[in-house]
Amino acid sequence: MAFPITVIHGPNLNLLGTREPGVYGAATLADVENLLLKVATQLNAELRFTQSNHEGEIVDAIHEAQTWAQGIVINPGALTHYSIAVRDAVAGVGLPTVEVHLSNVHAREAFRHTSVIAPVCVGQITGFGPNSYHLGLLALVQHLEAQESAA
Ligand code: CA2
Repeated sequence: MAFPITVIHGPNLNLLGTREPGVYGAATLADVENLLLKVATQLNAELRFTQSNHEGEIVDAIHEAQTWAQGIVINPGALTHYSIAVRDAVAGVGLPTVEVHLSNVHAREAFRHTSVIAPVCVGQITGFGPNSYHLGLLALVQHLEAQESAA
């Protein structure tokens, strides 16, 4: 059976492909999701997507995932750098979570070098554009497979 996985996009990611193509590329959020849907079957994953510009809605999406998903791929956007609420939600639901970023946050402004979410994640993938999501999904599925075969 395919692994049910939720993909969560944080604030402003709905603007992808419309502004700042030099930083975030030309792909829209729909392009990113279509790329993921294309690879999901091969990766044995079944995906649902959420995007919100509101911290509380991101927290709700993480809580809701607990009722059906086995893992989370999340690009928390700017919430990455300061949201203890999102961190606590990830830690609280206990689902394996991979943090992804389009840009290389470590090569940008100092305030982007810190993630308060990454310490409660399985890992972080940053800087590969839309491919960060693909790599994040691959890493999550392999993590879930390893967990399953160890059980
Ligand atoms: O690189 C990433 O994926 C980020 O999570 C994107 C966030 C930023 O705050 C993080 O530091 C790194 C910003 C998302 C905003 O996306 C836009 C896209 C197009 C135009 C304007 C904003």
